Amino acid sequence: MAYSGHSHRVRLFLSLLGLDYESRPVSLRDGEHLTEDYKKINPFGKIPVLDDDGLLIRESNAILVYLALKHGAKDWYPVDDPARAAEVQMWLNVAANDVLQGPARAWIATMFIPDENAVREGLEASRKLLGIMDRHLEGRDWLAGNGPTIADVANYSHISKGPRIGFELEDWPNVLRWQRNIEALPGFIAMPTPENY
Ligand SMILES: N[C@@H](CCC(=O)N[C@@H](CS)C(=O)NCC(=O)O)C(=O)O
Repeated sequence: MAYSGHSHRVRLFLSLLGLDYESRPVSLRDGEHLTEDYKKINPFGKIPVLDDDGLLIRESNAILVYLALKHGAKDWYPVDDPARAAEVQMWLNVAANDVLQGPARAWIATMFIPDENAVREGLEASRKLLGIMDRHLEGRDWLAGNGPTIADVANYSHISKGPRIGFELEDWPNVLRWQRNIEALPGFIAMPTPENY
């Protein structure tokens, strides 16, 4: 689903790694993710899922880990350095929890399932998250260590939708700089915004 931030983080990483893939759309609007056929692919009824020659991997962050390890992209997931690997993991958890409660919640409630309370709470959680990220990124270009990792990829997609959901990164200049660093990477692809949904 083109407008899913969880799916975009996977497509973004595939593109950064220069890997070929076939994208299979799943219509959330038509409830395709809730069908028995789809639940054989992901019993949790969520997208995205990676199918690598029959090996099914669900959970976007697990897909990022898999792709980095499978394709020898150790800079992107530095498993040989325990401290840095843990730092990447910490930020993957932020992407799975705080980004979900913040910008992802506000994005869904603004664009797809209108819900004013969810927008308000999602924006409140986004501001808290962005404040923490901004302090962390003071004097740093990337979330974990001196180069880009899957932690940056996982956190990027929903945060990039700020202007559509009610925040501008001008208030968090270090996060804005970090976002531009990601957008300057070779192979970067933006997350699309629906015109009419
Ligand atoms: N933890 C999952 C979350 C995936 C997720 O929430 N996907 C949304 C679309 S962005 C979804 O499938 N929503 C359908 C639903 O919850 O019914 C991951 O990282 O892949």
